[in-house]
Amino acid sequence: MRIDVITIFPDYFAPLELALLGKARSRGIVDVRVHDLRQWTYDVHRTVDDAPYGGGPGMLMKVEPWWQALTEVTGRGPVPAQDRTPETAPGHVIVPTPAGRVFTQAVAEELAAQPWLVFCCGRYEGIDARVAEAWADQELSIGDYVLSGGELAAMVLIDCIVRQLPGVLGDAESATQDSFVNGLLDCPHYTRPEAYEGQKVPPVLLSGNHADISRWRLKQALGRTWQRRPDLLEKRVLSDDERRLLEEFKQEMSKQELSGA
Ligand code: JEK
Repeated sequence: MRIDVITIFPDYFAPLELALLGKARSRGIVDVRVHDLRQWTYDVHRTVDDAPYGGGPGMLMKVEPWWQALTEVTGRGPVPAQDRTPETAPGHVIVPTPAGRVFTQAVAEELAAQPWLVFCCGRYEGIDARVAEAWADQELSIGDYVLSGGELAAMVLIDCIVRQLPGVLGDAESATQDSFVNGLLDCPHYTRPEAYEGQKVPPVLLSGNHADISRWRLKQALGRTWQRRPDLLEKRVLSDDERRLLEEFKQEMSKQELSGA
């Protein structure tokens, strides 16, 4: 996959060299190129911002540097939304913005299938709307909170997308992904030692009984999802078995409460 990033802060992308993303790059699975938007400014001050029409606080990013940058980076002109096909839009242009559609694992899976992504990272109060109108295939938000720019959002998107690409994760790690994809939160996990500062590992995990362990894990996953993310349970149909396990979890919870734990 090819990824281009356009930003006034290329240094924000230094972590792309590290860990999983760095490995994916050195293995040739992903080719990331970070561009400084100011390359496409032609005044002495290398201006990228201006005051908003209609008034109000803050500054916006000007349209011209973005238009020039996108023309050069994508090697094409803007394409009206209704005319976009994989051929007319070789680079799938993504603009992170708090006003975008909320990014999810399902969106990450769709984007992982694209051969080429272009991220436009805004600053200030965002980018003149004509840039997204003419160029964006997707305006995405990473969640309901306000960042100070698009760079960290782009990093989050890139991290999620790249770890989906074939060959980035080992087989063992890929298999564990399924547990979030199944619409439930993961169960708790433990490693050695068996007891630490008086906290014991749940005995079933030491039992060697794999059927019991699977049931316990599914029960914990259901229970946690019910406690922390009831919205996820509403979206998911539970099997009879899952319903029974969740009832057991709730009963064990209320017993613990009564015993003062
Ligand atoms: C890209 C600039 C900062 C700050 C205006 C917005 C309602 C008006 C933009 N999930 C996400 N949160 N934040 C971003 C994100 C933030 C950005 C840019 C992405 C470019 N900023 C900024 C204030 C405002 N307010 C909230 C009131 C806009 C993001 C993503 N993806």
